[in-house]
Amino acid sequence: MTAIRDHASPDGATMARFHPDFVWGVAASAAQTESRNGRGHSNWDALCEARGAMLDGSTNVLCTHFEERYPTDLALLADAGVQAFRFSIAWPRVQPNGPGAANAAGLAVYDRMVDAMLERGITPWPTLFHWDVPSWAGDFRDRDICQRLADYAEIVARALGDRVQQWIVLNEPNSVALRGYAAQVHAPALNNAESAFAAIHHQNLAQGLAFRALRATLPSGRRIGTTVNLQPVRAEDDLAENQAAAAMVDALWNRAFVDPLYGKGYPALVAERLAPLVRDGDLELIAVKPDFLGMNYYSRIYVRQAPGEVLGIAQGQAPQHLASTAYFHVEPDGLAEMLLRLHEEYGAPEIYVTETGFAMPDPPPHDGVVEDGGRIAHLASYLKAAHSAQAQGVRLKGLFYWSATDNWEWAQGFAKRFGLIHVDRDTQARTPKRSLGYFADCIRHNAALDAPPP
Ligand code: IFM
Repeated sequence: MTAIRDHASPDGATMARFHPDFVWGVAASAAQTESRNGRGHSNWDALCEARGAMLDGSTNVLCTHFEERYPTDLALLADAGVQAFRFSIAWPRVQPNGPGAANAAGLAVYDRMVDAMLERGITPWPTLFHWDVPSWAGDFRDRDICQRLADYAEIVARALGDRVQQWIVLNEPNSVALRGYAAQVHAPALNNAESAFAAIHHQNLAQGLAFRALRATLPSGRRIGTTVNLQPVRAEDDLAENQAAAAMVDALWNRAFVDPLYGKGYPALVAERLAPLVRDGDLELIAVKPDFLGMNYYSRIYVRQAPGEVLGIAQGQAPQHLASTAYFHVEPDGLAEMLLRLHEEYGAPEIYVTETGFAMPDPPPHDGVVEDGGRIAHLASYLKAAHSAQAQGVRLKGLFYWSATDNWEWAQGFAKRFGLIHVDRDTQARTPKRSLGYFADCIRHNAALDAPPP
C-alpha cells in the first residue's frame, strides 16, 4: 500500500464515524470475474454465443481469471484492511451437467477461496445466485427451477457451512426479472410481460425454498440474508400518467421483492398480474424475514409512461443538474432516502449496503497507481449519505464497495471499470487505484472521510 497517500484528516475534525461494529467490505461475482474453465455452460455463455460478443466486443471466456488469481486480489484487499468479501458461487461450476451430486472439483474452488479469505482475516460473504444459471436448469419462466436452486443452495451450505457465517441467497432478482425477461438486455434476453412476472414470482419462491434449505442445513447462529437493487423512483415530470408510471415501477422494481419477504404479500399494483402464478402456501414460503437485508444502491430511476413498451413504461428524463459517471447518475441522497424508507416500512431491519460503486473512464496505471480522484469524490459523498442514515437510526451494519477489481460488466463487457483495483485486460496485471487507499483510510478510521482536494 506504499503508493497510496493517507487521506485522513489529522485532527479527525471532519470524521463521520460509523458504529463500532460496522463492516467494511468489497463485492464481486463469479460470472463477472471467473473464467469459463472448469465450469458448465451457463445462461450468460448462451447470451454471448447468441450475440457473438457484448457491446465492447468482449465475451466472458476469461474475465479476471479470479478462480486462479484470487490470492493476488485478496492480498491487496487484506493490505487495505478490507474486512469482508462478498463474492458469489457459480452454480454452473458446482452443478455443471445436471441435478444431483455436486462436481467435487467445482466445490473445491470455493473451499480454497473461503480458506484463503479466512487466512487473510477477510470474512467470506458468499452470494449463492448472482445471475449465472447452468444451462441444464432452464430459466425463471419455469417453476421447476425454484427447487433446483434450493437443492444447489443446500449443497453449498453442506460444503461451506462450517466456516461461512453470513450467507446471501439472491443478488438483485429485480434486475434479473426486468432486464433479463422484459428489457432483453440481460440473459435470457426476453421481452414480454408474462415472462417478467414469472421471473419475479419464481425467483421469490426459489429464494423462499433456499432459505428453508439453508436454515435446515447450516449450523445454528449462521445469518442468512438476500440482496435487492433498490432505487427510489421518480416520474420525469408532474403529468398524472407519468406519476402513475412511477408508482408502477416502484411496485415492480422495489416492492414486488421486498414486501413479500416481510410478509406483506405482493403490492396491489402488480398482485393481479402475479396471481395466476401464486399457489397456496407460496407467500408463506417467501415471507422468510431475513436476518438482514442487502441493498445495492447506485442511483434513482426516472420514468415516463410509454404505452408501446413491454410494461408500458420507459426510462424518463433525469434532472439536468445531476452529475453522472460513465454509467449512473450520482445521487447520494437517494441512498439515505431508500435506507430510511426500509427502516420505516419493514420494521427497522438490519441492512447492509451490499453494493455501491462507480464506473469511470480511469487513466492508465502510472508509477504503480491509477489516479481516480473522481471515484473518491463520489464514494465520499455516498459514504456520508450512508452515515447520515445511520445517524438517523437506520440499523445500517456495513457497506461493500462494488467492485474489488475491474471486471466484466455483463452486456457492457469490460468497458465499464468499477474496481478499486485496476486490471490490465491483456496481461491480467493488477494495480491499486488511489481509491483503494481512500477506502483503506475510511476503514482504518471507521468513518466517511472527506475526499482529499484534487
Ligand atoms: O455489475 C453489477 C452487479 O453484477 C450487480 N449490481 C450492479 C453492478 C453494476 O452495474
